[in-house]
This record gives sequence, structure tokens and C-alpha cells, in this order.
Amino acid sequence: MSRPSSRVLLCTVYGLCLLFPKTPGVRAADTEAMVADGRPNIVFILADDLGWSDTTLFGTTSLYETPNIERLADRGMTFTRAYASSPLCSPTRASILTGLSPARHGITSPSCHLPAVVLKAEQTTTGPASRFSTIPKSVTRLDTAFLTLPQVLQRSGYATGHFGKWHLGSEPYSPLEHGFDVDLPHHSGPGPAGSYVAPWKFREFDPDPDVPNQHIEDRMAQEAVRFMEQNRDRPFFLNYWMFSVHAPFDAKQELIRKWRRRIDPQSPQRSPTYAAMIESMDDAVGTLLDALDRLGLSENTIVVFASDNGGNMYNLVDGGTATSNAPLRGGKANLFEGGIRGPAVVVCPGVTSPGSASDELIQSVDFFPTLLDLIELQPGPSHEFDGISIVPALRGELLDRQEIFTYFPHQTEVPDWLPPAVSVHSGKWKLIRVFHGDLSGGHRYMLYDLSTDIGEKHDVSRQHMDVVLRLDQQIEQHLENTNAVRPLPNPNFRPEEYDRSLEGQAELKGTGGGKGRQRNGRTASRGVTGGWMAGGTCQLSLQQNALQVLSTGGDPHLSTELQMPVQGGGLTLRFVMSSNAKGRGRLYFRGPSEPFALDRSIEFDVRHDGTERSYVIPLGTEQQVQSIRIDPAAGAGNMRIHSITLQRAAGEHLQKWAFPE
Ligand SMILES: [Ca+2]
Repeated sequence: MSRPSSRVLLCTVYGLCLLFPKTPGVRAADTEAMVADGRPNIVFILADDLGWSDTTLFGTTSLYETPNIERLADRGMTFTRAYASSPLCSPTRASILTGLSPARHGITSPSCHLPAVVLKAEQTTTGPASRFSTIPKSVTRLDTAFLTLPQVLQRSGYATGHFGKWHLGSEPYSPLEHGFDVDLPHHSGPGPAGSYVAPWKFREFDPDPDVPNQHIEDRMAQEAVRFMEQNRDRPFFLNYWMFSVHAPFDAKQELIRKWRRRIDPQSPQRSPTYAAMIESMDDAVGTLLDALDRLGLSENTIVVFASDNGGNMYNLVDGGTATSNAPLRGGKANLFEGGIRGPAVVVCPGVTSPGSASDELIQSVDFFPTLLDLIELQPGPSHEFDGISIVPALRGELLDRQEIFTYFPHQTEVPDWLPPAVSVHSGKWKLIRVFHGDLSGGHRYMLYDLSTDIGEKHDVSRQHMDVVLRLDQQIEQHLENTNAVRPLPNPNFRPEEYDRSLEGQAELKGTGGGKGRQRNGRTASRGVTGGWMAGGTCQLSLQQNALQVLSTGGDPHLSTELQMPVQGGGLTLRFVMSSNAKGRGRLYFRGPSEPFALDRSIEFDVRHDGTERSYVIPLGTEQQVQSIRIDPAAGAGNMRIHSITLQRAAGEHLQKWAFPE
């Protein structure tokens, strides 16, 4: 590991090595060594589900404002290619604390709040006939046998405090058993208990009675400041893992009102609730920075800011997705860039240049070895990490590493979902291996050139088989090195039970407090009626030579795959519809292997007076179109649709849908 030449290291103690274990990540019997005096403080801020375009760092939002994250970025280095170790919470969190890949520590799904205690990933050998690969069973608690970052720091004399979300297990797997002196609110759930705004439902943590409508992020930041004040005269490690901006989707009412006035209904980011949640998240960052300045600690404190996974694109909030990660594809819970690439800033006075940026690839597993490097604590010779020290990058240099890996052997059916898969990033390339996804027996591959295709629209695996082979060897090596418990071919699989065109298709989940529907492969369809598939909150039937749409309100839609993709340019969809529902309609269109997205949609006015009316909607796209989707209204009611045709402006009929009974 390289060493920082840092003016923050006022009183370094060389030669005092911690005794690290021989097995990667497993704790040695005795690592006591009090060496912390004079070393810098560490403030680690982890936002929850904060997406690539949820801050102003990359110029990709026209809605949100994050002045305090910018303030932080002005003090240090912003990483443009920072990746979570997993597209979901618990696996990434375990990777931060251990420096190990999910493939190695075995927490591969966010299941650490579930009752079953599983400490070793387990092979699954069968599955339903509609799945071609099996799904391994994830570990559900962060085993105290692992040596964690807070343990090393605690044993080295740091005061250690955890504030906010944990999601790695309740006692005896809580922060208190993993090296933290303090843990507030000592809560093991995946989000804030009940709500962000008091009254909360935390078991052991009440709102301040003097603060009406107290917001949990305000309170957590306040408690974190108190911890810094109490420990200002000794090195401390403040692990501030925000609840924001994970579900439940609620916020301060005055902020929701404020953001509602600023919403552009055409923008893919158009939830005032989510914008308000971002503001409270950013406020908390500001509260910590203010405290560091006020206490005179800023020059001797390392600050890390990162997110645990991408922005949420599957919950229905204020009539659309919670947020949008555009220009990235996908979001939380899938392996596309939107699920794993996020904001990251590291401030280390004397090492990072103020306001600097780096394009080096970094990942959650890197923070543990990096922080040890920055504070000059040497890991024992046999203590291994899957990550590396990124200190050279912090100095503006290149990293001596070619690849990072993301192991996600699960199938979480949200928009853009994939079957169990693993990805590797190497230079400009990203290769995804879908385990056993080639139905002739092998794996299936998708290759993207992120330097020209950040939105992962063009799979170029067929054009660059040499790159596929080379990078797949790296994947194989990673899985072997980490002893990954892998998906196996499912002996029960029946190819006729799998409809690949439904891969990546899923409804948005409602916010009614229920889990929402989860669908997989073939069972995703509620049946195709007249060539159209019902989705969201409606059902389809054929009556009197028309499609009958029965909607319970919220998000009714019907979609169809064209007989063959058509080139855009002058495309118009025409249909006749009567309705007694409410709200505006929206027409979505998408190309091959694209999801439906707001930036490929047209809103249209609907008359809900029960009378048949003609609708003529120009698609306004030059891109190839493979599939279209009609969202006829938001309100509950009945709609009747017939005479649907896709035409060129000149009148050329490309496809016509008839609805014989
Ligand atoms: Ca998360």
C-alpha cells in the first residue's frame, strides 16, 4: 500500500501494527493497540439509495438542489466513477465495513432484517420451471467473526459512533457488537421506523418533545454533532449512515409544498416528496460540516460521502418513479449503471486538492483499506481485502487496478431487472454475465462501451467477442478467489415457461404500505388480450370488438410488442377511446432492450365523458421503436379502446390491432 504524505498526520506512530488475521476478513484473537493519538478523525456519511442524478455533482438534475454536498465537494475530490459493491443495501454496507466483496462475505440480498439467521451463503439446487438458474441463499447477518473497520479503529483508540440505518442485523449483530461505542437509534430495520417525521415507531428512541414534527435526519445529525463535541479532544470515527432517501416516501410538509411549485411535469424527476427528502438529506450534511468548522476540526478530519446503491426507479411516488437516474439506465436493485453508480466525495486535507475530481474506478470495498492507509494504520501481512487503497487517486494519480466486480445472484423484479448476474468494469468496458442465460446451456453476455454509451443501450458483445472472453475470465477468477456461492443451472427449467421479452419488465410498486406485486418471467403477465398486456392497476378484456380496460386507479397501462421493430420518424399512434375515469393519458415507446421511460413518452389530454373520441398521438422520435404502452388515465374507471393503428405521417399503416371477440 502506498502512504500519504500528509500534513494531517501530525503524530504518526510507525511500527505499531495491528495483528490481523490469517483468513481474509476473520478477526484475530487480540488486536489491542492504542495508537490513535493525533490521528485524523473520520466522518463517513453514507446516503441510502441516493442516485447518480440525485445531487448537483454531475450536472444531471434540473430539479434537486444539494448545496451542502457541493460544499463538501469544494473541499475535496469528487469521483465520477464510484460504484456500490451491490445494487442493494445490506451487501454494500457489509462491504464497506469489511472491505470484502459480497461474493466473499455472502450477504448478497438486503435480508438482514428478516428473522432467519443465516451466517453462511447456501447453494440452491432447484427452482421453479420459469427460471433457468438457481438463486443462492444470502447470508442474513454480518457475522461478528469478520474484522470490521470500526473494530480496528476502536481497538486503536478511536471513539466510534454509529448513527442512523444499519441493516446488518439486530443484536447480537448490531453496531454495538461490531466495534461501535455508541449506536443511535439502535434500529435494525431497512428504513426509518414508521416515518421520517415524528411520531416515529423506533423501539428505543423517541422524538424530542420540544420539537414539533421532528424529522429523523435532523435529529440524527444533531446526535452526531453531539458525539463529535463529546470526542473533540480525541480521534473519533463518526459513521453517519443516513436513513435518507430510502422509503417510506414522506418529508416535511412545508418542503413538499415548496418543491411542488417547482415541478416540471415533463421531467423524469418530478416528485416533490422526493425532492423534499433530498433537501433534508443535504441539510444533514451541512449540519455536520458546520459542526466540524465550529469545533475547529475540519483540517484534521477525513470526510467520506457515498451512497449504498442507485436511485429508486420502482416505487410509485407522486404519480411516477421516486427519482430518475438518467442518463444512466435502471436503478436500485439491478446491475445496470443506475443501480450501482453513484455520487462519492472524499475530503482529506493535505491529500485531496479542494474541488478536484477523479475518473478512477472506485468501489465500496475500497474505503476500509483506504482509510487505514490515510491514518497510517497498517493491516497485518495476512489481512486481505477485496478492495484497494485509493490514496493514489486521492492524490490525483492513476490506480493500479484493472477491474471492479459486482456480484448480484438474485432476481429482483423491478423495471430493468435481470436474472442472476455478475458484472465487471474494466476501463471503458462493462461486461454483464447472466448466469446460464443462454438457453442452449451457457452464460449470456452483454457488453457495453461506457465511454460512448453511458446509458447501456447498445450491447456490443457480438462485435467484441475477444473483450467478452477476456473479461469473463476476470469474472471467473473473481468468483473463484472469493469462493462465491454461485447460481447453478436449474434442472427444473422448461424453456417454454420463460418469455425473455418480459425480462426487465415490471410494474411500479405502489406506496400504499404493502409490498406491492412482484412478478417473474412468465407469471409477470396477467395474460395478453388482443395483443396487449395489462399492467399496473388495470385488467383487460375483449367486448364488442374493443379492448375493455377496467382500472382501479393509480397506474393503469397496457403495452404491446410490435411485430417487428420500426424505424422512428413520422410515427403516429391512432385509436378511438371512451372513458369515465380521470386524469391525463401518456403514451410510452421504447426501442429494443430499453425500458419504458418518461423521456420516451408523450402526454395527452383525455376527455372522460363516456363518449367515443379519436386520439392521434405523434411519437416524435427518430429512434427505432419496438414496443409501445398506453397509460390511458390515472383515475379509476372503465375505458373502451379500439381501432388502434401505428402509422407513418403519410398514412402508411405499419401495424393495426383488431379485437374480434
Ligand atoms: Ca439502499
